[in-house]
Amino acid sequence: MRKAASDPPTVKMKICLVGDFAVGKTSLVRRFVHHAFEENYLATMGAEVTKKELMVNALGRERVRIVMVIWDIMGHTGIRDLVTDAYFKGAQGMLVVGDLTRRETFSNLAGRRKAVQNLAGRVPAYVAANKADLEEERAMTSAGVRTVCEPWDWPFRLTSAKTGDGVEAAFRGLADLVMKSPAFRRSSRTRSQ
Ligand code: G3D
Ligand code: MG
Repeated sequence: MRKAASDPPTVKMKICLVGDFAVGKTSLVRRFVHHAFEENYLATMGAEVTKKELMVNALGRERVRIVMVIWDIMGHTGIRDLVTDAYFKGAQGMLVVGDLTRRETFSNLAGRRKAVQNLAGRVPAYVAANKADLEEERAMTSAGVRTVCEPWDWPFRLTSAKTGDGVEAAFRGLADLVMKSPAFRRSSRTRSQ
């Protein structure tokens, strides 16, 4: 018997926010989960964990409910600090955030990418080029962001946590990427058996 439309399959995915201090990681999460069905804030080991459900069309098949478990590093906690192992363990996707008003937040991504790969292996990543609303202070063009992201096959989108522009699309873009990744498809097959 076909499942009822109100009862779509559910998959859980762990997403980590990555990026320099003050690029807008926490603001993006806050903006995205504003209309969440359920929100959990657990302050553990310098990370804040938030849940958000969203519906997607999975690879042209039926609709799927994604429970996104979003990990955000708190305050000044850096990638080399205590939090890293638990933070990236089991991560299935990364929302990588740069600040369009600070060029170095994009050049720093090369080092972050290496560090994350050491801890979590090859994890699909989607880049939020944030603070797009601050047009007069912009230090990085779209073309510049593309130059950083293209060699690594990282899709990107300009976002503004302040206005909300691009925020939902960035998280959804990441969810799509994760759903298509071979590692995620293998692990969700295993989980559903
Ligand atoms: P982080 O979690 O990456 O460290 P935060 O960054 O989310 O704490 O944001 C750092 C500062 O940038 C905050 O300002 C926040 O309001 C601001 N910010 C985040 N995203 C945007 C954006 O898209 N546009 C604009 N204009 N500002 C943004 P304060 O003043 O609170 O430090
Ligand atoms: Mg923060």
